[in-house]
Amino acid sequence: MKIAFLEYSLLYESLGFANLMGVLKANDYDFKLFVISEEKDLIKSLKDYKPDLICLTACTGPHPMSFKIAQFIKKNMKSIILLGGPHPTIFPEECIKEDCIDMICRGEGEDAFLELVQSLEQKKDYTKIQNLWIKKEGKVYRNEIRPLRQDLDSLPFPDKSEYFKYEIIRDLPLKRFITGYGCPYACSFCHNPIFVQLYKGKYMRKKSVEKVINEIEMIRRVCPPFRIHFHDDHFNFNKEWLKEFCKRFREQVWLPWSCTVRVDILDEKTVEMMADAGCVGITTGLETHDEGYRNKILNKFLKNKDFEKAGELCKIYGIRHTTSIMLNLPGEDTEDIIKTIKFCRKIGISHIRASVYSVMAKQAIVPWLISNGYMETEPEIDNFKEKDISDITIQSREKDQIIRMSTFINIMFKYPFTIPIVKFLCKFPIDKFGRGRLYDGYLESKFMGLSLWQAIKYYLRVNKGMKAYQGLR
Ligand code: B12
Ligand code: SF4
Repeated sequence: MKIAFLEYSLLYESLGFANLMGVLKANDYDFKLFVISEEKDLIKSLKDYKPDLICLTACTGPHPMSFKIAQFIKKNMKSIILLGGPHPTIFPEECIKEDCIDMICRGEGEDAFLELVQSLEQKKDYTKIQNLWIKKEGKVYRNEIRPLRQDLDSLPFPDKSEYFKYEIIRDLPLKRFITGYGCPYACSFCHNPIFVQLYKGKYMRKKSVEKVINEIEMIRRVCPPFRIHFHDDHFNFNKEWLKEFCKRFREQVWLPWSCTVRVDILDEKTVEMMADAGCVGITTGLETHDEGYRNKILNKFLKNKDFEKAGELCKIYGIRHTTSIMLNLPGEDTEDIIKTIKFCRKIGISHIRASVYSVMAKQAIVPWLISNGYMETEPEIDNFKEKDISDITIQSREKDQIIRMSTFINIMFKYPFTIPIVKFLCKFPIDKFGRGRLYDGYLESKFMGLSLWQAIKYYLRVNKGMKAYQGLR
């Protein structure tokens, strides 16, 4: 039984795939990763390997890439194609209807995936496996999602060896981990509340500190990181866990690290403890300067004074603080964006992660957007149409200007004298010349502890990935 995993570029290793590879490794299965941008002839490489099962993952937004890859493979090969990840979890009907997709996995995949692989190998019936929707002999078997696995420690360690074949990932000083799943909040623009509705069982779960430290040590033996980033939605959720983590991490690992936090529960003791344990960066979600908007419409429930306090603490304890903001929120104009930039300066943000708010079906905010005239209908999910950002943004008076401005957010933030110049220029169609975000990339890599040289090398390699994908026919 051979299983192929497909990625389109080396932009980020998928932690989800690493988990599934860990399960296969623990059960002695043969598996291989194929990165399209790194393959001279993808179909030849796949045919040489002869996989029984080909795995793809997808998030909503860039999902057309996965469908186009699946279509390309289906044209040339007969292997079964299995699609997993947040996109098929939320939009199963839209995914399973495509001829290029044979099966989808909804929700967390480890258990369902292993059952599937074993059933295929033993030629047993695989149509009743929970979490899977299976197309067989013209029929679709739609199985329920199983209760969430509570004991994360009982899962095998993620296996990243297939990613480390690529020196650009292996030698990158930054290594990424996740210590737990779930978020207890229900922001109206986020997909998290949709998962909460779909899943059964406690949603917030953490690996034990012991397990996390062992996971890091395992990676350290293969390719020592110089910097760690934790991808948990909410790293500071469990105070007791965090306390134990900081103590053990300081004693055993002692590397610079960063994570995502909620500022409302970030007191001085916690920040001091994190800084003592090597925390050098936090990421937060400010979204907008307008507290009322953030809380009443976006359901974020974070006050400006919480951000101000976090800013002060980060300054005292030498922690870099980057925050995400959304542009072109309903009713927002360019003045609001400038106010948000000014607020970020006030609270000592190191750089801003700005994105133009893109609406997706099923987000809790959608009915409000429709009833307030920002959209006419719920956005449709099209598996093949790669939408331009302006197709998935809401209607607003200054939408085009805001989209243009999105390229310059960090320039305005770092050099406020440019604000009136950018504001003026964005009245004209300057986006005809492209919408580069090189400066943002540079600031992001600085935040993640990469040198300029490492960042350039990485950029050139992942950029190649996008071109390889575009070359698929
Ligand atoms: C880290 C992260 C990123 C990173 C790295 C992504 C990566 N490739 O690893 C970066 C910053 C690049 C990123 C970008 C984006 N992200 Co993101 N990201 C996350 C985050 C915080 C963690 C992901 C993670 O590693 N989870 C841990 C692993 C173990 O879980 P997993 O990936 O879901 O995989 C499990 C299952 O989904 C399933 N599974 C996944 N793939 C497959 C495949 C098969 C074959 C099978 C059987 C099972 C399976 O099994 C896995 C193990 O249980 C999540 C939120 C979250 N907590 O999950 C958001 C999240 C996944 N991101 C999201 C979004 C929207 C995006 C962007 C579209 C944002 C944007 N507008 O640009 C992009 C898309 C990137 C891309 N090309 O796909 C949404 C996805 C919602 C959706 N409907 O798809 C999430 C859920 C955030 C949210 N709450 O809204 N993201
Ligand atoms: S706090 Fe973050 S992860 Fe949680 S629901 Fe809000 S946006 Fe989503």
